[in-house]
Amino acid sequence: MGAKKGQLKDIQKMLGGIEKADKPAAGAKLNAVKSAINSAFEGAQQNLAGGDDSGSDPTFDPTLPGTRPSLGHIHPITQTISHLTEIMGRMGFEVAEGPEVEDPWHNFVALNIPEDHPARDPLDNFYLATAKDPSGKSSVSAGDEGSQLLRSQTSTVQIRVMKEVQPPIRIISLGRVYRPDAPDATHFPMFHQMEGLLVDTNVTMANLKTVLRVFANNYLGEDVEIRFRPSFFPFTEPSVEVDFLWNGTWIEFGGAGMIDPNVFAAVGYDPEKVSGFAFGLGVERLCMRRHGITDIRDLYSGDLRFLKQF
Ligand code: FA5
Repeated sequence: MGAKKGQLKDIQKMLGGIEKADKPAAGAKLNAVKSAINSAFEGAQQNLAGGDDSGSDPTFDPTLPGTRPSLGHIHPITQTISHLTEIMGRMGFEVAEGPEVEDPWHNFVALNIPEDHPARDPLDNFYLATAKDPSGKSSVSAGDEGSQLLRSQTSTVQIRVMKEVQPPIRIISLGRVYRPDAPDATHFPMFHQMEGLLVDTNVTMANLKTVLRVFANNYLGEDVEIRFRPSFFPFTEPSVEVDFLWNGTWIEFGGAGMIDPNVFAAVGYDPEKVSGFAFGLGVERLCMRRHGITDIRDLYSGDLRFLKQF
């Protein structure tokens, strides 16, 4: 409190101008105010330095501006999942979830993928080593009904939902899937899919196309066009690949189709009475399109300089 200027100094100067008889009392009052202010200031300084000053750093200056703690940040894929959920929610699709470790019945059998189908090949799936094999090596074959695996598609959730509830159904499921694909600019061994499932009566391909078009227009913009190319999936008939035209290029985002009667039969529905469609879109590919990301590996590099941009 050794400042040369200030309100107390001004008051001190005024002491010279008062009656001699009043000077001692005025001086004492001024000193009392000074020491009250001094001790309040020291107290505040001690509080800032961490309570009583035993052990606190004498070089700590509480008047210096602090460093901002760096706050966490929501990953772009998590942001994309929220955005997609919100768009589909506006069309009445509710969120359903399923486990990432699946059994072959949900991942293949109920989806009409027969035992000898290449999609079940151990080279194309992450099968889990069985408890019987303590070496950690997987000794399972594709036809082993009991061997669990990391799900290779979110279509498993279609089966779980249909086993549990009766139509009408209108759900989406967003989550991780796993495939032993070599990483490159558009492939990663772990990625996310958005599954859609609608089951009711008299559902048509036109309904499927409309839902996907409305979705694409909401996510990518009004000028996006949608195209269906004939394809094959064991669990849909007919099946299509879904392309979006964006900035002059057709890009494949996923597969879709009308639910195969064998799938309805597997979950105990009467294929004569219900109809429905399903689709499965790659979430990373959608996110990359929207944000101009050219390499999927950037999303999982953990590089904060990249991630902080979103
Ligand atoms: C399927 O997984 C089907 N289950 C989709 C489906 C659902 C069809 C419902 C019919 C009815 P596909 O294997 O084509 O289909 O994968 C769908 C999308 O996932 C691809 O178009 C692509 O966008 C994305 N995808 C596939 N593999 C990878 C990968 N390794 N890395 C990133 N994205 C991938």
